[in-house]
Amino acid sequence: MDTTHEEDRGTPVGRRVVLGLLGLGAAGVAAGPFLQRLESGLAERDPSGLTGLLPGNNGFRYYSVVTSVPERDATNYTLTVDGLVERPATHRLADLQAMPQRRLVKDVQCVTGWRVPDTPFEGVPLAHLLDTAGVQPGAKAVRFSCFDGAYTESLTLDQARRDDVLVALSLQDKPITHDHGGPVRLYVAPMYFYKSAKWLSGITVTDEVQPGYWEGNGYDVDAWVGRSNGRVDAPTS
Ligand SMILES: Nc1nc2c(c(=O)[nH]1)N[C@H]1C(S)=C(S)[C@@H](COP(=O)(O)O)O[C@H]1N2
Ligand SMILES: [Mo]
Repeated sequence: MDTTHEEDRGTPVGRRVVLGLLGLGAAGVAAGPFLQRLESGLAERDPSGLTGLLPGNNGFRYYSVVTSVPERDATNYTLTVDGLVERPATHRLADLQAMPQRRLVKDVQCVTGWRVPDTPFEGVPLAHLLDTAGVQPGAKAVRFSCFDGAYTESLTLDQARRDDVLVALSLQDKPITHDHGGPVRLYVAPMYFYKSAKWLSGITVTDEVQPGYWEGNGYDVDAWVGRSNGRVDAPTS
C-alpha cells in the first residue's frame, strides 16, 4: 500500500518534470531556424548596416541573400575554374583537400560592425588554383560565383594572388558548416567579410572587375578593412 501510494504521487511529479524539459527543448530548437530566417531576410533588405543585431554561435552572424541554399558535400560539390585561363578545371572536394593548404589566424570584420577575433581559416591559396589553371596574359580580375545562385564577388588579379586569400575548407579548425558557406568558401583576410563569398562554386578569370552583390548596393569594391566603406576599424591582415 505504501508502495502504491508513492508511485501514485511520484508519477505526476515525474511527468511534470519530463514535460517541462521537453517544452524547453522544443522552444530552443524552434528559435534557431526562426532567428536565422529573420536575420537573413533583414540582411537581404538592409544593406545599411542595421542588420544582424542577434548574435549567432561563436560571434558570427548568419548571412544569406536567399532564403534557402541547397546543401553540398564531398559527393556532389564542385568548384569550376574558367574564363581567361589555359586549363579550365572542375575540382571536387577531395581534389581541393589534396592541394597545398595554408592556415591563417586573424580577426574577421563585418562592415556592419561585428568582429570575431583570432579566427582560424585553412584552405588552398587562391594563387595556387590560379597558377594551376594558368592565367592568360591580359587577364585583370577574378569573379566568384556561389551555389546559392545569387551572390557574387570579385577581386583584381593582384588582390587574388595575395598570400592571405584562401579558398577555405575549414573554419575554426573544423570543416566549414553549411551555414558558414561550406563545404568551401572564399576567405579574403584583409577585406571586410562580404568579400568572403560563401558556398563558392565558380572562379572565373576576367578582363575587368565586375562589382559583386553588395557592391551593387553601395559597398566599396576595394574593401580593405579600415580603409574603405567610411569605417575606421583596425586592419585584419
Ligand atoms: N554567398 C554568400 N556569401 C556571403 C554572404 C551572403 O549573403 N551570401 N554574406 C557576406 C557577408 S556580408 C558576411 S558578413 C559574411 C557572413 O558569413 P557568416 O554567415 O559565416 O557569418 O558572408 C559574406 N559572404
Ligand atoms: Mo557582412
